[in-house]
Amino acid sequence: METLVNAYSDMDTSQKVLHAVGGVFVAVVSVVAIRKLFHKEAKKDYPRDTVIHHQIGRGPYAPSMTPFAVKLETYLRMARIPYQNVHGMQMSSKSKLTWIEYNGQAVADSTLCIEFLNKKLGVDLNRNLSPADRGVAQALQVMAEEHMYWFLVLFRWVYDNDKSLLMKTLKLGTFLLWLIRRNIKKQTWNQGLGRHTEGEVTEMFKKDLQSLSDFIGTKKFLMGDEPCETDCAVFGMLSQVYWHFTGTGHENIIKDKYPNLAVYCERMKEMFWPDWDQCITHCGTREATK
Ligand SMILES: N[C@@H](CCC(=O)N[C@@H](CS)C(=O)NCC(=O)O)C(=O)O
Repeated sequence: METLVNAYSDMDTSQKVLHAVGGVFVAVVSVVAIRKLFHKEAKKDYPRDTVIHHQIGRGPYAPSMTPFAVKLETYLRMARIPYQNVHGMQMSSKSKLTWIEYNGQAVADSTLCIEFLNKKLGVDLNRNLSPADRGVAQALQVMAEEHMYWFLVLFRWVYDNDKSLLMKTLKLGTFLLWLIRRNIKKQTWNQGLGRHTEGEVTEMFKKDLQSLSDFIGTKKFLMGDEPCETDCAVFGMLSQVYWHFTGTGHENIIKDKYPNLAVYCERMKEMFWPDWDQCITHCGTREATK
């Protein structure tokens, strides 16, 4: 022991730093390896022919604070596919949430999950749409997920974010918050929307909401009287603006300015989430549904 202590004190500073970094690295690798081992164990217990939906915990006013989890779970309900939620922070192979496992096969990205299940189980929620309508539905989905999503990120994390519901819910420590915000600022800068002023972003955001509002008009669902796959994505995104925008300065924007979108959100909730209240108060798993 004494020899070890002597050897340590003989090292110069750079060697000590190298040792410390090496020690931290080994510790991190060990923790990751152990976690993987346990996750593999857990996988064996998943029931067959049931979608295992990995997502973060339930949200305070809507079933998730992630639009993509609301989207995927709404799809599973719309298509009546048996599923079970696993709430946690286990990321997909693409380092994102939400994702699924089905009979041992993992699929990352909510859209790819839906495509996978459509093929595997012969589901087509867009079967009644004409090719032109499918094109419009696809364009609306991309607007929601690749444009509106970034507004959500900016309002939640970047602009005056201390008051946002996300901050209050997550209760992150100062360092972790700084780290995440730094990463998000980089992401939004690279994506492009993060380069605009808050005022410019707000106007663009309103334009998207106005387009959705004008397009839905008095229709029951996005593409008519029947809900389709794109309703899941658009509802997932709107659910965050309608129920989870507290502290962003735009909490009542849908209710006040786009009342038909509020009616739409309530209709989707009523139709696919009869257990909504239980889903926002419980963070456990939901039994597989037929
Ligand atoms: N295209 C993906 C988007 C998923 C996504 O962006 N998830 C966010 C949470 S809302 C995430 O995991 N972010 C972590 C990160 O970007 O590092 C999908 O449809 O699943």
